Amino acid sequence: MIPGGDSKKPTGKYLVAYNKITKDRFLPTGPELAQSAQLFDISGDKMQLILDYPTIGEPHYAQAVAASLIRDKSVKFFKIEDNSNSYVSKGEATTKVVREGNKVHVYMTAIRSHLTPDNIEGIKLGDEVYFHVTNIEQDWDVPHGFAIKGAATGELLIMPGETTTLKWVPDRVGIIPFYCTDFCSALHQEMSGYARVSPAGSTVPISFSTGTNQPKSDSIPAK
Ligand SMILES: [Cu+2]
Repeated sequence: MIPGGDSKKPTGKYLVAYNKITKDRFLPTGPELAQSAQLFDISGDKMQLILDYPTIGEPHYAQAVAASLIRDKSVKFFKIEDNSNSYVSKGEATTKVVREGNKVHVYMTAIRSHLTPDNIEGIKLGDEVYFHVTNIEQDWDVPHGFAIKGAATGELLIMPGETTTLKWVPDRVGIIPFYCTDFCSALHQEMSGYARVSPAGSTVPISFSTGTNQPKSDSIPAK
């Protein structure tokens, strides 16, 4: 592989070779050895091996281009103020849980190291629950994940500044944990919470809170 090899203007300075057979290059570790890659400088009359390293699996082809073609155009994170998702929460103060018939919309935020809200009451068997999770981080390389036990969808991966939705149809009454699935800091495992699922026909009102196992008093409607 030569950088730009599939373009009209290949960059003829380097060559990468992917090698299936690597005997004599690595310490013997078993009947199979790691596949190897090699980087050559081909700018002179005689090519020179400048790096020789194990690589993953059995690669058959690759592409490379000069970093200068990409560097200035890459997105490091999405600006939260530009997020136009109709289910965005641009800050923790705007998070909420809203019932619409048998649909429950959870407007949630994720930032190191908690989910807001992290305690939800009033979901009932027969509901469809939509977790609209906004990663409100504004920093490079801090995705968060989201999963809830029993969801048919494995998980979400949410980039900084983005909103993504996970649908969950609870199939049992109980306290169901949800959690961040992307290791995001030393306190990653703090990024978790619980949703209570009440029986169908229950009159438990929707309420939610963060950092406590008590619902906010103002989120409980007056009797
Ligand atoms: Cu996280």
